[in-house]
Amino acid sequence: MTLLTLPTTPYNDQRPGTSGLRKKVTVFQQKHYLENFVQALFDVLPAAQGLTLVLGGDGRYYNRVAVQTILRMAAAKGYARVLVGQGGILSTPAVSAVIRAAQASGGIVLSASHNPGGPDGDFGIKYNIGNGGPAPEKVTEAVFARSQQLAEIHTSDSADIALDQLGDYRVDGMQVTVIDPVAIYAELMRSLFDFEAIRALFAGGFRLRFDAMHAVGGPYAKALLEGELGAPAGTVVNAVPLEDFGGLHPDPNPVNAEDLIAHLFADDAPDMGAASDGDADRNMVVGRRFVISPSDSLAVLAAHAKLVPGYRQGLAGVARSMPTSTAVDRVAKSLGIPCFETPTGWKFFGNLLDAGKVTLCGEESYGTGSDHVREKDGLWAVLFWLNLVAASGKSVETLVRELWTAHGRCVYSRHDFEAIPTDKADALMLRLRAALPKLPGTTVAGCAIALADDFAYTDPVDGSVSQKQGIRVILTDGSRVVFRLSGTGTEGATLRVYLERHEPDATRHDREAQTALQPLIALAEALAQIRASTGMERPSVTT
Ligand code: VG1
Ligand code: CO
Repeated sequence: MTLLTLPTTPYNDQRPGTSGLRKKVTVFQQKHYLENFVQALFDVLPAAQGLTLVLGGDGRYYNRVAVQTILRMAAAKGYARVLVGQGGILSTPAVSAVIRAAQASGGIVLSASHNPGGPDGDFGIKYNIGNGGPAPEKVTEAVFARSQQLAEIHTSDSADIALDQLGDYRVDGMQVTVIDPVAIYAELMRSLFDFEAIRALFAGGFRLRFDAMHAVGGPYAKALLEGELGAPAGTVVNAVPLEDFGGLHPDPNPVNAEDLIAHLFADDAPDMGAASDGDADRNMVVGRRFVISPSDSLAVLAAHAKLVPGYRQGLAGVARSMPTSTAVDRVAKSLGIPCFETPTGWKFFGNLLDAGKVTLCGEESYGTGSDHVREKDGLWAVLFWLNLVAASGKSVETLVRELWTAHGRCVYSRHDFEAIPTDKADALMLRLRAALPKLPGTTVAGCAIALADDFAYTDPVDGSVSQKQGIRVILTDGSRVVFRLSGTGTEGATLRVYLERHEPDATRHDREAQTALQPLIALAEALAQIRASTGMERPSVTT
């Protein structure tokens, strides 16, 4: 076994987006494409002598090849040890938990998260730092800069290891330990939630349907919900991770998890439904015949956190991404705790969590988490809801309705226009940006505009500034329309239009969201001329 230095040439498209580098599998299969990115990362990181790295992914197509490749490169980089999940499997929150528990210097997550998988699908790679969270922008930008100058790859000719067998291996001078992907994560969950109370809930006949969407959440949900908490066999469905997620789109929203929604609206519907995404960091929670907006879910968890053992002492503060609804702001105000507004993407929560400024955080895109790790965490959110239902004796729907009664309802929707030609999407955003200064004080499509800007964020901990994080148009009554381009797609551009309107009147809380948001939908069209500039008559996905 010898270390090898191979010549390479740069790829110009290796800039990480909202959450790592995501491309079609066929792009990753190009000669040295993965190796180049990993080498750029290793070149930017300090010397690895004596350090531990965590490695795992969501099991999608190319995961196993990538794991073996990265192990050889990690040996060449000089890591003392790599902890890798059995079969190359680790959910994103589990990577975060293992980094923290093992005091590793960082970890590599192999996932394109909610994007489809398989040979024609997407693959992705992301680096997490020693706090367990996604690398901040200054690191990802440095990796991209390095990728543009790359001339050499350092690897070894060492053979593949037996990834499916727990135990210790050597790759050149480096130790590799294949670990149980669930154990450390499960231990953390036990420390946070009242497992006795949840066990009693299931023993009393409470019915849950957890759809793991053929993705990496399956083994975790099965072990905890069915294995430890006594939920009947069959509670977790689609529980075996498949390389192509069964040809489906592992994105837990009412559109892509329509089968779960159908079960929750059937005559014999269970009490609660839940789903997680490709890498198990997202969650959707559904009540019996009752869909919940992720922004409301975050607000409910914040409002009742003290019912959960791990949060009994209360919350230091909360944070949400800018496009996420203001429901949690209202709860924070009533609790007398601060609420932070960050750009989209979990990496912006890391500093706030590390500094102890926030305990819970979340995004409108079905992501919720806390200071227990530095990623959003799908199964954690489901356990949190189960613990709340058990401790309060209230149904999922009642908990949400009580939120609306106390704070009004933040009626919310996101419209996605997918696979727009990139030049058209860029032109649309440029036009919007140019119009911003003239908008405040005017009335457009019957809406009185109070503020219009391109969201910029100054991190309150390290002072770093992130510009152009989404165009927001805020009306005099606090309603909002936000426009941003996705940073996770792999085909053309995706325009996301986020719509929020606060409804204090309880007699109007049951109005259908799209109807209630009609004035804002008309405003968005008037401002951005989406139909004319994209040729799309309607959004491809509405959540
Ligand atoms: C999307 C979501 C964002 C989330 C990101 C990663 O990003 O909007 O809230 O943090 O995906 O989630 P974008 O740039 O496409 O809007 V995951 O579960 O795909 O890692
Ligand atoms: Co995800």
